Amino acid sequence: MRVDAVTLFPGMIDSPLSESIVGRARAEGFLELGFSNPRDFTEDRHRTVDDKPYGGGTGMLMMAEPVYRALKKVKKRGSFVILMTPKGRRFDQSVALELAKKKHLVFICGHYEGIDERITPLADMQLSIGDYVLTGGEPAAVAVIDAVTRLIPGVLRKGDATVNETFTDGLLEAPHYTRPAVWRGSKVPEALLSGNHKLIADWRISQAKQLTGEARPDLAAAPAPVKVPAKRGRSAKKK
Ligand code: 6GU
Repeated sequence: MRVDAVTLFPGMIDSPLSESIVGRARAEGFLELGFSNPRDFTEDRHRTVDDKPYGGGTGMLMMAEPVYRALKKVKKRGSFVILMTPKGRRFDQSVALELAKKKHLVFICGHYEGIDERITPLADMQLSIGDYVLTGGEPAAVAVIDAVTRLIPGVLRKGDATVNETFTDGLLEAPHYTRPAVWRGSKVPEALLSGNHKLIADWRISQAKQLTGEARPDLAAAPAPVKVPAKRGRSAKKK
């Protein structure tokens, strides 16, 4: 998959997405990540990208033209353009699964108080990652790109489960434990040590239901669980 970000601060996206699984996905060519900086498309001596809002108000706005040109540079036929804004649709796993099917995503990241409203119609979707205000769309784009990248076939290896994980079946996952069986007096639940697969599966389901009901009653009440990604290769688990 190809992803481009229109941003004044490419380092805010490039750096966190150079580590761990996404870093490896880039190195192996599963994800091609590029940047287009509106500042590179200005023509004045100061390379101005922002201006005061009409009608008054605090803060500065990103001007439409440099953003438009930066977008035009990377947008092709078939690109899916996403405007990152706290006013957007709330990002969740079902949106991640939807975006993982696209060939090319372009993220427009606002900074300061946002972008001139006339940029909005250029986007196919507006996305927010939650009800709080960030300094810009960049950290939000990082979260979205991370969640989408791990769904690209081949990115996760055997042992990096995508099937029975939190949110894909509409439930939070049961708690996990690793060695030692007793750690500072705290024991691993008996069922997990039993070696009885049926008992373990039943324990996990009951824990997941209980945990979801307590921590996320909204999820517990939700009707339609999202679909799991297509299974593939040796990492696919029979169910
Ligand atoms: Cl996409 N942008 C900003 N600035 N703040 C946010 C957000 C996006 N999503 C949640 N908060």
